[in-house]
Amino acid sequence: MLMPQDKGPIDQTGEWEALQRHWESLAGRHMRDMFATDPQRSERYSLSACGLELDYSKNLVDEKAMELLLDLAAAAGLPAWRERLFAGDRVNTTEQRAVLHMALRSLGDRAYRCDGEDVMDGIRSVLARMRAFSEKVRNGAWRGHTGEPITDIVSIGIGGSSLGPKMACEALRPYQRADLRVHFVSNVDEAHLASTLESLDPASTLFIVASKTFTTQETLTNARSARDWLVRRLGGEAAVASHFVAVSTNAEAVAAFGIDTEHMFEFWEWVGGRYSLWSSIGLPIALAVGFERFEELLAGANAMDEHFLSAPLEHNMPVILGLLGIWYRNFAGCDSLAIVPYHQHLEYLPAFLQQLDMESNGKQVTRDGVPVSYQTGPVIWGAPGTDAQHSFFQLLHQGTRAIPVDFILPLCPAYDLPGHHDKLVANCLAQAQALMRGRSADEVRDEMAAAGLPAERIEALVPHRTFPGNRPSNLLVFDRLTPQVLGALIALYEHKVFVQGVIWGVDSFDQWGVELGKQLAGQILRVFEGDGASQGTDASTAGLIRRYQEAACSRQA
Ligand code: G6Q
Repeated sequence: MLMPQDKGPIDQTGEWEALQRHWESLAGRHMRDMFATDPQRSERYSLSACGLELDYSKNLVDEKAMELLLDLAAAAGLPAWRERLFAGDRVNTTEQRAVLHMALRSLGDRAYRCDGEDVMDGIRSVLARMRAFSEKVRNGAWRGHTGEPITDIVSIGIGGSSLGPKMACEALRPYQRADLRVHFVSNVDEAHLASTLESLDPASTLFIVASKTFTTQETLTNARSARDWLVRRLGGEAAVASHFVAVSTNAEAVAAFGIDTEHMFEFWEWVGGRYSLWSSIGLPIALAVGFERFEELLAGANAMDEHFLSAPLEHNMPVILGLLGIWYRNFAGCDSLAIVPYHQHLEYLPAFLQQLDMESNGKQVTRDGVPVSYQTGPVIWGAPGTDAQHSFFQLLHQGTRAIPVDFILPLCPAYDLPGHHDKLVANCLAQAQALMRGRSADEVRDEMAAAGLPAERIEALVPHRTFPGNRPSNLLVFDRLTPQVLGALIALYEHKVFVQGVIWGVDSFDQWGVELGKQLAGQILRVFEGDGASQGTDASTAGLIRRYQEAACSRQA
């Protein structure tokens, strides 16, 4: 099929040029005035879907900008690419893979096929095993080697095999039980595993080794050390069977590690790491909050899939969010996007979205290998409010460059502690308002004059206390962070990233950029092990290798 990107680079299209011209024509327009002249602005630029409301009225857009952005999506062939994604075409072109994480949350209402084969039976069978296993652990029927019920679960995995479940378990903390704790170990730094194991009793600890390939250095190193710890403390290899399960696509490597494949939860090549929390990689979530809640999470994501597939582009939340990102990245020259959840339990959401977005769209060539002549994925970063207000918000308000912000806000509190939630909500709304409105020099003068400051002091302070405003933000609100809402929220960002990848013409589902560092780490490790030479290494790295080999800790090791 001839796809629109095959027609030539997107930045050579008339749609792109029209957007460029329109951005220039908006220079000098302030959002304050846009609000003042359009009482309907907030309704005009708001959308609801799957329990989420997106207010995107505090963006530097007018109706023409939105029309032109939608024209660009059409020029990039977004509807056709969306069809191909859901049809199981190999849209991950460089790895020749289909991308079907949506099938994992389809719950039977839509058939998904890979190479003509229905994938739903396999999914249902793994889900049934996850349900049975999680129920057994949660009701105490699954016992450790010495007959103890499980009180602590340690999930060992990294990147896509850790960030999603870790973020979701924390987000759903109010649904967790106090007597079943879930821990995540990812870093090969022994501090991570050692400090996690410190307070655990091996007799009641269950390890999940989560690795799609089951070859990842960090995960296997941590898993081996965890197994040694367990075997030493429980007195023999026989203990491994009741304390280790695996989540992987690689049964052979799981068996070679010493985990019975009866205790392995399968998933498939067509599930990308950063899109895998919906698969058996989500086992820690099912264990932490119960299988029904895990199904609710899947249902929320499924609802967003259906919305993405069927809503007209102009009312389609992932499309609108994606296009606004294109507007700022490619026409306004913004380099980054801040994610600021006003919910403490969404603490790990910025890190999760950082991987989702930056690994997917941090690309410099198109699917055909041609260097792009425009910017692609922005830097994604952030932290929860209100804490973030007391750290990086200064730069957002008065720094030299505009950084768009996604504010994420639950309208109802997760706990019943009076006197907090009003303040949380007030702060979030105030930050978005302040970024948009700013504060003019005259307002600063009036305020200081009213406070009785002398004229000279006022004039000295005016430049420091003036806020330019006109800084864009989205506000994503929902009632409560239920599993459904969380599912919809994650799927919203997944599809947003897809929309942007289609417009940029990149393969959003590969990650070759992580390879080189892995290879070089392997070479350096061989030098440490006396099985390789540092010849050919640059002087800086060679010097640091020597420095490490001479260090007291290295000689002791
Ligand atoms: C995600 C990436 C990457 C991957 C990790 C772990 O999309 O592919 O973050 O998830 O490298 O890989 P394994 O699951 O194979 O251990």
